[in-house]
Amino acid sequence: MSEPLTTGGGVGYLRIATEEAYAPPELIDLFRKTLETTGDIGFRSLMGHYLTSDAERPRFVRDRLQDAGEKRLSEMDAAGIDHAVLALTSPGTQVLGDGDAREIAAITNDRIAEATLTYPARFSGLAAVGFGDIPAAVKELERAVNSLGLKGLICNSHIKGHYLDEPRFYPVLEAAQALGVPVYLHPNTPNNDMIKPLVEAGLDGSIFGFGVETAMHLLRMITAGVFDRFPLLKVVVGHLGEALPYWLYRLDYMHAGQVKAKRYEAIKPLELKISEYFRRNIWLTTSGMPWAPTISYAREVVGADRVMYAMDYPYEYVPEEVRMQDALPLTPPELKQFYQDIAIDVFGLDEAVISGK
Ligand code: 1DF
Ligand code: MN
Repeated sequence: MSEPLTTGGGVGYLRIATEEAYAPPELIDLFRKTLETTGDIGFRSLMGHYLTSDAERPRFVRDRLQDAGEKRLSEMDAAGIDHAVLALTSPGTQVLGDGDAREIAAITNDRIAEATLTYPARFSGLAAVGFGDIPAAVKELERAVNSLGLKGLICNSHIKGHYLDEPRFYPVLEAAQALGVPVYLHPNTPNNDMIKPLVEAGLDGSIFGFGVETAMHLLRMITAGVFDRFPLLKVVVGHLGEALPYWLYRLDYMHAGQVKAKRYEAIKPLELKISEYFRRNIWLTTSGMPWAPTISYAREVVGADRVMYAMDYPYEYVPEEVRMQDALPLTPPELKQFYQDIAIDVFGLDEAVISGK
């Protein structure tokens, strides 16, 4: 029998989980209505499962998603999680009509803020916005950060088939940069134009399709020059970078070749190599990827100061995975950096509040 996992920092660090999903009941209701009408294949696959299946895991997920209080806290306690950074579950506002999206974003931000005020040592949160109305999105992000104390922006990948590298979204990125808060680029199912062969094979979701979609989204942002335009923009990406760290050499090599050959209008010279943006603008979390070889590799190629812990509750609630990460081949200061210090730094958390001191 192994010892229970404990909170409180007795192990030498606080465990801060940085990709933790929440949904207000109002969104669950809207998702159910959306399922009746939407043509979004990925949404039907994903939320069709989570909202209608009687199997144990989807029932657990839909119950726990809606809790930002005692139930979630007791499960955090049992897994040794001191603090959770909450964010609106995928696909969040991004399948809704503009009016509903704005409303759900505001409700979500208010509820998450309430949880952070009730349990300041246990919860922080990211802001949701409706991406259909950009001036309103900027205002809501500013309200969430400046008035509600939220710590970043959640973007659940594609926005009805659109991506953050498109200039219409620049004001949102500009606001995040100006506020000094990161954008968490979280997965969604691939958009309708790329999902077909994935969904027919049962590979559209978190098993693989999420990563295909989200890696492409981040790569589009880099190659479009988003980080040249917004050099201080911080992007956090889960699942250890959605496989992109494995590609860095090839991306640098092929990108340089394509620039030189002027093969595509969309591929332009960039100020840095693709791999260099990973070491300047991008942070990774270990959501769903608690495996030592991959974590060591990511630390080696993007930097030990850029790889931090995430659980992905309630989609992934496996206390054993905390033990796996406690057992990483790291020194005590490195473990503290991984579980605690990077998250405090990137999200601008208040260490005194989190440690309850
Ligand atoms: C799943 C995984 C669903 C993750 C998620 O949100 C999610 C899943 C709808 O397993 O279906 O955030 N995840 O990040 O790995
Ligand atoms: Mn997730």
